[in-house]
Amino acid sequence: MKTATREAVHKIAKKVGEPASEDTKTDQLETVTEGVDGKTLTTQQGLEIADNQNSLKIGERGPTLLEDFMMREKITHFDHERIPERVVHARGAGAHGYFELYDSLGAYTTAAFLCETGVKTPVFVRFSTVAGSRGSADTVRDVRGFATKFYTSQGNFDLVGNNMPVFFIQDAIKFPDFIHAVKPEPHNEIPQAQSAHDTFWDFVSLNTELSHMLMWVMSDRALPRSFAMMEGFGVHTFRLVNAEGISHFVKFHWKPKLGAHSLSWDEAQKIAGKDPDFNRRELWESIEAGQCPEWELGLQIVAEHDADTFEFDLLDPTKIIPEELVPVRRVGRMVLNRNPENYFAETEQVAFCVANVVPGIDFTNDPLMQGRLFSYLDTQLLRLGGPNFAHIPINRPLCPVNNNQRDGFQQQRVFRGRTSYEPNSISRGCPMQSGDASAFRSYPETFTEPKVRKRSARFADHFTQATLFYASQTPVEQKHIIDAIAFELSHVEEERIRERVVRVLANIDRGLAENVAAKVAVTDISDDLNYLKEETTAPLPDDRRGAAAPGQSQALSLAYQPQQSIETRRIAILAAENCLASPIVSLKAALEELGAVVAVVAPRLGALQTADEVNLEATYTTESADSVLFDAVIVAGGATAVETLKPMISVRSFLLDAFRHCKTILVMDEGTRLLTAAGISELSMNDKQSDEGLIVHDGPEVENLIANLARAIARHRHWQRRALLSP
Ligand code: HDE
Repeated sequence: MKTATREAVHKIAKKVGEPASEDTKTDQLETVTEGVDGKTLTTQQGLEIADNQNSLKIGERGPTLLEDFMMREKITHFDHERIPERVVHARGAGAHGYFELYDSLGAYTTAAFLCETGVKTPVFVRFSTVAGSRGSADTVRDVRGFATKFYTSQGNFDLVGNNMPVFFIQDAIKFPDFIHAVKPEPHNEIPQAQSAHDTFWDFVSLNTELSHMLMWVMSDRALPRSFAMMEGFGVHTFRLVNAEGISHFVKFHWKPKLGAHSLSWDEAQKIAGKDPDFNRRELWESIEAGQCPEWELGLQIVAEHDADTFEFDLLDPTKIIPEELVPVRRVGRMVLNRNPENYFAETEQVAFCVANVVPGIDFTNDPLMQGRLFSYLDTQLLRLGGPNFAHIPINRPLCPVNNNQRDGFQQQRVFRGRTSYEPNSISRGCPMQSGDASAFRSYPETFTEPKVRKRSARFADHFTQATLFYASQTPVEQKHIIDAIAFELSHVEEERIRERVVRVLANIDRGLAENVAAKVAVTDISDDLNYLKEETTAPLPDDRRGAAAPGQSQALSLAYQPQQSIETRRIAILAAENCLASPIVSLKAALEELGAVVAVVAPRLGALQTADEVNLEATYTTESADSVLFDAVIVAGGATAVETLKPMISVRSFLLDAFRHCKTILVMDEGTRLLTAAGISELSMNDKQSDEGLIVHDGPEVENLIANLARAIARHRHWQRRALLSP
């Protein structure tokens, strides 16, 4: 790790607009990063401590003295160690990295980091779930936050996005209601990190603007296989403003290098128990292993005058711009290559804010975005204990910060001089307003309309894009949506809520509604939403129906995501004493060469005695590992080893789960007997030929096998196998 002097950091921050380099944020953080190696324990005041094991007492068995300032200081600090968790997005994981531009957007914006190609702008990214508490599991059904802080030469730009391109509601005033509905119910604080409960679905059934987002959150997108395998979206329409003051509308996208891939619901639920840190652990481990997650930044740019030609309103955050209508222009890449030094200092204390923009990027009148412009700073005042949270190292910009904002809790800077106001004459007017054309100026949009509490009629179509999303899914993906909604509704106690949800679904897709209804004992599948008028007091839009019959958009289905790479894929080798190790060792080396993470799972840890006396080391036991933690399974050959594994229930369920979750399974030689023992042979019997994910191999030669195996693993899951399996 490089060490930076204070002078070096002052150099970084000499002038606004001076380009930063990839390491400048790391260098800045390095000035406040401390280690304990070789150091003596002291109090906060620097007093060396001679005894940290015993409090100060009268006699060995007497009472502890109030005088024991060391114990009091230590316990007081401990008592105050927690800060409020985020009101939403409480559970998260973060990483450092850089953004590198390769296609200048100078024609559209003055934002330097989007104009200067080749410049590496430091970034910090925090991924999160939304509904759960800080200690909840990673793999729950939920939206994922994808928040990026760009430490640009013109100040911090925060792209506070999600892994889904739309949102549940159209207006910020409804956000507290929506979050109250999805969070645990207030009387008993149940359920944790789940939307499968009455209040969430009550809200869904009474707010049809949710329909489009409901399709996303009930789809596999809500169960990302890893943070590196999910897309990111800025959601709202932003503005890019160029040097001539011309504004274009823009939607931001992150496109993952590995493609977007998801877990299945059964898998996700089991992982939540087996390894609640599944996603954050993988983020950490892949960065430590040098397999750095990577995304391309893409933009959909729309001339202002073209915006009116769309059937939907660009200011409506429940709508996407289909990629077929406006292609995504990829302009740069982001690489996450360094884990935080300290979770609390960095990941917990980072404060993202939609209002953190740089010159050349501006807001629109999206009513959801307008509310967010207020909320983030407001919530951080409470969460981070006052108005000086921008001084916390992870939040500090790299360019100079000069203003007259003084005092407050935890003030970290020592301001020299007599003035803290502007204009002034005593300090030669400093710090003074910028006369540079490059300073931030709000886009001078003109307004002529009256003040009203109303929504544009163009926001009224709540279903067209929900139908587009559903229609764009493959039959397997549609089945996952049906199963997900049926699972959730089966946890809803009130029958009338289930009925109302089915009516909402009937407006999205009749087949969807019928399939769900059949599973949750609803018989009335009418698409009549008149109950909304009776049961809510909210004014309803006149026409909530779809405007036009939607087609399909491949960009909405995970089936069309890149499926070439096996980087970071986790592969388990099921082995035991006396297995045939040499083909396994060759396979392991070949898969690792392609970027996979391969582990041997055996009845016991450590070096195994193998039939061919080749060294094979088990790093998991069959009890501690589970196939849900892996993307593929290889069963080693060797008759004695297979006989050892065959009677073990843990091994059978390992394999059966891998099969059920549609993963690639390679079976070597006698290993096929395990397929029979697990009941898989019987299940796959009729379809062996068409299941590319079930590979049986005889003999020691594995050269020709590797390409097939890698292709099958890169396919992610062999969902078509689902057709063989009843739920
Ligand atoms: Fe947030 N959101 N949000 N949100 N949001 C917060 O800010 C809020 C919305 C998003 O890793 C809070 O510092 C309102 C959309 C992410 O630290 C809070 C509305 C999108 C994160 C807040 C929305 C997001 C937050 C809680 C509706 C995707 C985590 C803690 C008007 C574009 C950032 C905090 C991190 C966090 C408010 C809707 C993304 C309360 C009022 C839409 C990724 O301020």
